Amino acid sequence: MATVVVVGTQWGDEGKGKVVDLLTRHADVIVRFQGGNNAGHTLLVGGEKFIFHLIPSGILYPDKLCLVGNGVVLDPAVLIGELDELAARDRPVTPDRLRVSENTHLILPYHRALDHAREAAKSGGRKIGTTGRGIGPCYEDKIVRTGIKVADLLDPDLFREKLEENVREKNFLLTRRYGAEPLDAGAIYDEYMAYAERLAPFAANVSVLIDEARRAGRHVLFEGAQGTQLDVDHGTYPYVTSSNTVAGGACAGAGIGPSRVDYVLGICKAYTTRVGGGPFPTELEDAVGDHLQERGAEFGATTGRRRRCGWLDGVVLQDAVRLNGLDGLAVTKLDVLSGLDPLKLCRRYEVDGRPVTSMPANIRQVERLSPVYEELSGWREDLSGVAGLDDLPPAARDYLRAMEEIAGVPVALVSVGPGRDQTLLLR
Ligand code: 2SA
Ligand code: GDP
Ligand code: MG
Repeated sequence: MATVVVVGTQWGDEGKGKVVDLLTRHADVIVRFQGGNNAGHTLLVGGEKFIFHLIPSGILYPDKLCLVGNGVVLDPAVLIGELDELAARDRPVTPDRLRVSENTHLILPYHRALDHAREAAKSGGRKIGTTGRGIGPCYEDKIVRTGIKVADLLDPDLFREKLEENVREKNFLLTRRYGAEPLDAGAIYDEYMAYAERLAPFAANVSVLIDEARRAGRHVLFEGAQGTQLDVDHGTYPYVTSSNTVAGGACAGAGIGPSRVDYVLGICKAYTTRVGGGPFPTELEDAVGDHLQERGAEFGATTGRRRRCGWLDGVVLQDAVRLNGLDGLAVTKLDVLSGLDPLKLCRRYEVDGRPVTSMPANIRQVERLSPVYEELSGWREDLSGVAGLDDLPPAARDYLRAMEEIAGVPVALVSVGPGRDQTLLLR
């Protein structure tokens, strides 16, 4: 197994949490490297449901080390809330099981306020549909070099200095530009000093910890958040999140060189979903879309929003193979397709009668793409209890073969339900 990066191949919510939880059995260290509590990773373990937003999905195993890398943006109240909830559910987390990079940037109340104000100021179709967690404004401060890191929080004088300067600037923007309420630096300082006390024992040099683990022969699993088409560079910009969701992000976002990554696993839902605004070429606003949404229980794991649903998009899949250097695929939610016949699979797009085989950079063009579909036979059988590849109906096996053919990489795992045991391991 060695060092494995797990990423979403679509617009997120492919089932990364479930797969990471499953693979954690063979790993020693599990690392989040980008995004923040916009993510919602759902695990169903022994009938008990967990949704993690910041803590890596490996945390349910008592003997593994979970790490939050520098590339993550961290809302300390959310992390502490997750720690408290786990403790209340009889799974306490001590610093020997979770560490947070000192270089991780902090989400502050003005980031959330700006996220909301900017979205509110946008008209209908221009809204990104962010999760409102302050993700974009926090990354913005990091890039513009005014961000506040965990290391700064642990130095009260430095924290106060940076905070006061930032609050002055953000209040100007919030009140003058957006007509929102100003924030009080003193109150934020007091609130965050309490967080500092809780977080201090967890702060560490995550890059060093990963290096030490690797040198000792331990297996490291990187857990991506969101998906390839939400990548700030390669996705359907500006309808993206503010981080690099592609596998390369694991290197910069955790402090490990690309030569140290051994395998990249892409998680691909057997159909497509998107939550929030932005173009979605294979979207279905009909009874089939409703089937996928209802059977797939497609609601945002963070915001509870209804997810938009559509057919599997082969162009998106091929983009993901290239952008992430995928070695294999984990196909999830195959069970949700039961009862749909025929199934459609987008092989390419057309715009103005011309074929398009990768996602265009111009968002206006993306909005005008028409998918070109191939039809495949469906199946009626319930797959949720299937235990092996050979037990799948022939049409389901054909569907997986079509996915392999489009991707040009093997399917390594098939998921047929949210539970740990509803998984077929192929290779
Ligand atoms: P943001 O908040 O700045 O990252 O939003 C920018 C866009 O990124 C999308 N985004 C997501 N898409 C799918 N799943 C995400 N996590 C949650 C989940 C989402 C939820 O697991 O369901 O609960 O609504 C996620 N996080 C960000 C977002 O919808 C915007 O389109
Ligand atoms: P993530 O963000 O990629 O971790 O995915 P989410 O947790 O946001 O959304 C995936 C949803 O699908 C969760 O509710 C999972 O419990 C559920 N799920 C995962 N795999 C399967 C599967 O194979 N079949 C079904 N029916 N549900 C699944
Ligand atoms: Mg999710």
